[in-house]
Amino acid sequence: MKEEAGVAFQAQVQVFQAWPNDLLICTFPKLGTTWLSEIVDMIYHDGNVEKCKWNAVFNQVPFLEMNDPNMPNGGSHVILLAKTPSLHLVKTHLPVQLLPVSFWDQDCKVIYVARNPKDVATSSSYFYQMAKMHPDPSTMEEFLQNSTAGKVAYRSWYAHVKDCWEKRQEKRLLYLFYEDMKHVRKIAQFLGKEVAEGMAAKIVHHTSFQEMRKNPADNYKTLPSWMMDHSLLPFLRKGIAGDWKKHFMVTQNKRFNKHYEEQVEGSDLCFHMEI
Ligand code: PPS
Repeated sequence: MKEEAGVAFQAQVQVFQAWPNDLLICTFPKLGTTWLSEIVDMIYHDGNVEKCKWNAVFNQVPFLEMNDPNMPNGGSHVILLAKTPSLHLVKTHLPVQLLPVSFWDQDCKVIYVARNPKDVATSSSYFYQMAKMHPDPSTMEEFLQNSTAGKVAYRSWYAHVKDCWEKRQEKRLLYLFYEDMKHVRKIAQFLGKEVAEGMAAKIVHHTSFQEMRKNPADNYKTLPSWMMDHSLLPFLRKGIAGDWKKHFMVTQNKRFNKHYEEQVEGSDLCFHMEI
């Protein structure tokens, strides 16, 4: 039954009809999707904080694979988007090969965010505790084993980040890194929007970890606790590069480095990550 639902869901996503002006934000989970969504939303609203801060981030930038139980008709975001006849800002965690073909047919712009895999594993292990659609992460050791084996949602971080890196040559695709996300003007330029320096500074401030953490609309607070248990952790948890150092044991780090080297061998994609 679960498999049938998965096939039906995949079919629903695949028939999604993109418009030429749509923007797709594509990432592996925990790479900074919510942060980038807020930045893009502010750029499109000319830095108007009031317009951006009230609506849940997943309404501002609907999540292609999500069903929101607070919405009528099962809350399918694919259906919601189909009913919105204007510019779509869309978020997805799908790997580049599984994106609905209409995004490519319409030559839509895509922004990809990557983040170093050690912080992703750390962030994910916490997220799996609060987000009840995921299995319990168990110990860090077990979670790391599962992560490196691709036995997590959306499978392998390596394939995801590398495949999109290759795609950037042939598509209108901006490849960003979590660690460089404050470069608002670079993002605006890609979107074809003029953003003066003062406006960029305002957007950087409003989308800082401290500001976004205060805003329930950015923290998935409207989701029911059976989906996300906010009593365990806030969605915006730590928001830094290098938090993995507090969580990896020396042996785990060595094993992770070895696996990392094997996986990225031959690719010119480079992460500034301490080893
Ligand atoms: S999800 O669930 O896959 O959509 O999560 P995603 O939004 O991709 O990633 C969540 C992590 O991004 C951090 N985050 C931020 N860091 C810095 N500044 C800002 N403004 C910001 N917003 C979100 C968030 O805290 C998660 O990382 P960790 O390391 O767990 O804190």
